[in-house]
Amino acid sequence: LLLCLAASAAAQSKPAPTQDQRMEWFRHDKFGMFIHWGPYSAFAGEYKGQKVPVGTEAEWIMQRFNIPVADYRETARGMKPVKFDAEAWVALAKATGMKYLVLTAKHHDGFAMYRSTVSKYNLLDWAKFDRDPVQELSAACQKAGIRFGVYYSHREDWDHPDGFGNNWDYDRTKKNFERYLDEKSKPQLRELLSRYGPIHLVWFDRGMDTPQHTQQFIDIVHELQPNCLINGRVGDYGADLMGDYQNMNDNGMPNGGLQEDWETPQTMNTTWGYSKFDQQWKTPGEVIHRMVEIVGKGGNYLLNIGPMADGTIPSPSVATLKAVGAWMQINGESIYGTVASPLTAQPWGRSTVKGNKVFLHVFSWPADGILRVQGLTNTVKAAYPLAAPSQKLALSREGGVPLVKLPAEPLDQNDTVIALELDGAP
Ligand code: JFZ
Repeated sequence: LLLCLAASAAAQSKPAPTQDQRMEWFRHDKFGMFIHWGPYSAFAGEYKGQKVPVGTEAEWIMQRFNIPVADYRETARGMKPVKFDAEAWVALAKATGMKYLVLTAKHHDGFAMYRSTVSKYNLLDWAKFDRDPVQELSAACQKAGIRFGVYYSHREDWDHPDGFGNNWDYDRTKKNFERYLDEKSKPQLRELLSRYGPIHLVWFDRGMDTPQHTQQFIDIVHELQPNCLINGRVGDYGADLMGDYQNMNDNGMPNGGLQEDWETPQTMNTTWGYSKFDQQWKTPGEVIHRMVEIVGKGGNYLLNIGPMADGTIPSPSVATLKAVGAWMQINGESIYGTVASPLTAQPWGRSTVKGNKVFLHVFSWPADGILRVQGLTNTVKAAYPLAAPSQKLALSREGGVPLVKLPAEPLDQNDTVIALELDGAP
């Protein structure tokens, strides 16, 4: 008993982590997997012959086609992810070079992808599927050394009679938002933070109606898991940032570097939730270029997969992620732990920075095989391809602009990364 008391006293006496301490892993890891998975995956973009147009979000099908709650609930009841394999999903994230993973624990449709004691409208109690994806993915992430986070739609709930619908003109005369917050939203956040081990990030979505309500959600996270990060969408859109970092719009990008930490979520095609109609898959090069642009501007990249209802990940997603992973195996050093580059976009590509190194990401090979590095005033001490570090490249300057002579031998010219060692930080 004395030991327990001492441990408890020690834990309570431990100072709360500073925001910089909490942000450390996020600023280093840069690249994560987003997973949108729920009953909308079972609709797969179609309801009674109506098709969700490619380019719009299939996870919004309930709102788009005004599906009656009873109808939607019946489809949810039929969800049986017999092919769900948490270890395989996490292994794919790891092989892609992703360092954190965020699963939709509850999206706007109100359905919980975990055993909720707060609402029976969940995969285990409602669909009678006796496995808990949040528990399995949390455990698989912990085992694989990947940080686990949950997406939670804390304002919108299209199933609860008092949750926000998909518009902002919420009619308070007909609904009781406080009741929804107290009966479902806050208690579900509490159970997610109390029963699934370390949660490294709560990815709230679509904001909250008042700063006071926003703070209540932040307080719950800090009370239960003080090290857990909170994204920017915990608070009202356009209001002062109350989370730990700023969220860009979906697939969005800031023009220049931002002072705050920030993250861009992006789809692998054009929808977060699975749609059998959306085959506009991004290529590995598009993903790599997007990642380099985001990281080179100082942000994080949260790339989404939308598994099918049975737990199968669409094969084009898998192929792209594996190709990106092969690139990260060789070039991950130019992504992890980097900071925003002071160099603007160049005709041949973009750059990232780490300490006294600049990493030149060659998206398009210059015809004359010469990289001109506009805006770099440092002295370049050495240059080499990350794919062949022992291959020292010829250096020169022209009008004050450093030049790097690219090797003639067949380097993989797709997205080669050239490391420059400088006389100091750029
Ligand atoms: C939200 C969700 O509605 C959507 O289903 C998906 O989960 C996505 C990741 O997040 O969609 C948004 C949220 C914010 C903006 C745009 C779409 N925004 O800030 O412009």
